[in-house]
Amino acid sequence: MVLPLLLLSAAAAPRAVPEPTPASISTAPAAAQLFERDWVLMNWALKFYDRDRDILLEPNEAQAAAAEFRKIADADGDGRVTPYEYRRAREFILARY
Ligand SMILES: [Ca+2]
Ligand SMILES: [Ca+2]
Repeated sequence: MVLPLLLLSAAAAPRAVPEPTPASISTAPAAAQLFERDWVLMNWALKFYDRDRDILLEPNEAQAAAAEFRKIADADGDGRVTPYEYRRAREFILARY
């Protein structure tokens, strides 16, 4: 279970494409990129949103996870996730899950 996750993260490590802003994660491709570029979020998303348990985050699973991440991250409830809120949420997830 752990090894494929590590391989996934290693493959996603080189950041060749421009990173989507956290505010743009409502679309499926951006949601997928959010998790592909961050192993903390990927492991969290797979733990709770990999519905078919194939250790892959399909677009619909990524979108559900991104929506939940936005809820966790958007501390002031303005509908946007700032870089600061993103970092706080990542630390929260890393510490708790
Ligand atoms: Ca899946
Ligand atoms: Ca906010």
